[in-house]
Amino acid sequence: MADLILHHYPASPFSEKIRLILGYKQLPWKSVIIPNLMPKPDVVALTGGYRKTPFMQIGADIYCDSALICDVLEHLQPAPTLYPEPGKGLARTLAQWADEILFWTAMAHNLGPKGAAHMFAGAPPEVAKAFGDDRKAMRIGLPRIRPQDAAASYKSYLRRLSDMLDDQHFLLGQVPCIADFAVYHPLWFTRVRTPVVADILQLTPAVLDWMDRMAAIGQGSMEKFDAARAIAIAAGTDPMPVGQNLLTDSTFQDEHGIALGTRVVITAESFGPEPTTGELIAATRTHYSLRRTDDRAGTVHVHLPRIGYVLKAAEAE
Ligand SMILES: N[C@@H](CCC(=O)N[C@@H](CS)C(=O)NCC(=O)O)C(=O)O
Repeated sequence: MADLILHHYPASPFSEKIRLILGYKQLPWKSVIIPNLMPKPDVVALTGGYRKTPFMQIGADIYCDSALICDVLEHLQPAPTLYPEPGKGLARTLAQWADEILFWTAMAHNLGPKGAAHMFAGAPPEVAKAFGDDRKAMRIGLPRIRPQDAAASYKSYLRRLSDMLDDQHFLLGQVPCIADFAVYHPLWFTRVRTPVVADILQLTPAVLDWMDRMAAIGQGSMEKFDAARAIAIAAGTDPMPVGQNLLTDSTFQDEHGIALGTRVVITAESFGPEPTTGELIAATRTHYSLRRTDDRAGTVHVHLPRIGYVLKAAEAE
């Protein structure tokens, strides 16, 4: 099988989730560092529009969104599992809460005035402004949480997480599952990237001990790679046929009245409205797949999860 190439940057929390899962599953990976702001020409050459971080490339197959990447990694390396039985529905649901609610609460706390000053310390003011403008343009469908409200909610969430760790090493048992990786990454950002606002974690020592256990998993065996070589790999490889790629299901499930073969546009429901356009080649219970051709990357298959994404026919745009 072609190499796993993770396109990410060090400060990206959702990338930290995937880096640790690669370590947990002992999957060797190649690392392409991408910009944290637009423009991202090398990213868009592969994804066709999706600009969020991380995404994963295997040959000419591009897997967007960390939730979908987790499913691919599970299929590739089933043990140790991210979705232990019983309770895998609970694990996925807790993970979704973490990615959608805990994440934004923690980040509103992390990137309040004190945390933001720390993050951009020493950088010219234009850098902070460019970052702020970029994220403002991405902010669709999200409530703005004031830092003081965020801190109040974050404390309650940390207390609940601490309660879950009363008599077990990980959130849902004695081994980590998808929920642990999803809860960990926003807390990691607090502790490692904005330590000036990390006092909040001191109130729940059991959570800090659990974070130590999570960090100890490590990021596995990584090799530095670059975007030009990653694009050349896509250009020189045929995408895997639908049904034979690393997504488990291929049964067509039509909720939209959009036939396979239609030119479609997929956008995120919230945060990051940049559209990805292509020919719909799969719409299953869990994901959509598009075929598109790029001048540099050639023909690629771009895969996005169903949950959190909007599918429309391109002509309806
Ligand atoms: N639902 C997405 C969320 C990804 C996301 O929001 N990533 C942040 C960075 S951690 C992002 O894309 N920020 C803007 C950027 O990197 O350009 C996932 O699970 O991958």
